[in-house]
Amino acid sequence: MTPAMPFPETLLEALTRARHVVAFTGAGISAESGVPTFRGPEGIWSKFKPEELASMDAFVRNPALVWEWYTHRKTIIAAVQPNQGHIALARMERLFPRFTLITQNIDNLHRRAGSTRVHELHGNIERSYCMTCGRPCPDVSLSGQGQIPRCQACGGIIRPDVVWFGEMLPEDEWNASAAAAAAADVFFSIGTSAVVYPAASLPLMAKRSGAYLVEVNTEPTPLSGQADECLLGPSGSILPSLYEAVATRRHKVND
Ligand code: BJW
Ligand code: ZN
Repeated sequence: MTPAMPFPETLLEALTRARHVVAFTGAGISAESGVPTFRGPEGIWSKFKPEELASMDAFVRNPALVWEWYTHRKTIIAAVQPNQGHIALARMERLFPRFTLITQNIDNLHRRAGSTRVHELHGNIERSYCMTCGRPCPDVSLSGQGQIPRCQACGGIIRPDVVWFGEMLPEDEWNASAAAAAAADVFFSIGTSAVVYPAASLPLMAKRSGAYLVEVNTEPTPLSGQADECLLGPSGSILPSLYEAVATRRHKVND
């Protein structure tokens, strides 16, 4: 049982009346599972500059280094479990008439927690494809000898199916996410530093279209000043507690 946490009445009221809720997540939601975030003292980027690893230039310059990084992260992700924050969002899918989950994460932990409809804006680490013929190549990594993976059909270089800096986001996922943001009654921005665009524009689009904007983060971000509510703390504690508070109220309203 999650310990009760006091939430502002305005937030509980907005969630009790909401028909369409959107949750937009970043690396912070997976931090309590043991997946490192990108920025900050513990982040992946404290050891590497983003352009050194997450760009096509970096991949062309040193594909083995980039593959080493993704292979390392795949190993971490395969060994961890979704946390209470992921699980609370999966449960929220069944609480509201319409619930949209949008993630910048590539770790697949939302699906593993039970969320069934997930818009992945920056791809998925479990997928890869051949840069020459486009063939999907699941479950590839750097070999023990440090060889980069090659396509079995054409010999081309395989890359992870993720979105690097300077690359376009998947069009369908972006369009669906932008439409959901514009139609949201309540929009949650959870565990993201809100600095990488165009993803970081979604909370602002939602707010402009009249959504009640809620940020859940252990630290303030550039978005905090725009939020109607900033819930400061770990998402693995805040989200389950909020779920319990809202589920009780919504069930009462529907009884
Ligand atoms: C907790 C917690 C706990 C911790 N509970 N919270 C100048 C201005 C504006 C834009 C640009 C610019 N120059 C270039 C651009 C565009 C660029 C961009 O935005 N750059 C900025 C960084 C300056 N964007 C792009 O290039 C995008 N494409 C694009 O724009 O296309 C159009 C175009 C095409 C061609 C030419 C020109 C334009 C693509 C961006 C792709 C980002 N890719 C990555 C890697 C994905 C693959 C992989 O994972 O390896 O996506 S980078 C990385 O950042 C990853 C993340 O999804 C993304 C966001 O990070 P996130 O999730 O916010 O993580 P953190 O670590 O930053 O934050 C964690 C947060 O959690 C913190 O706030 C903590 O406090 C919090 N937290 N524990 C709650 N327990
Ligand atoms: Zn190929």
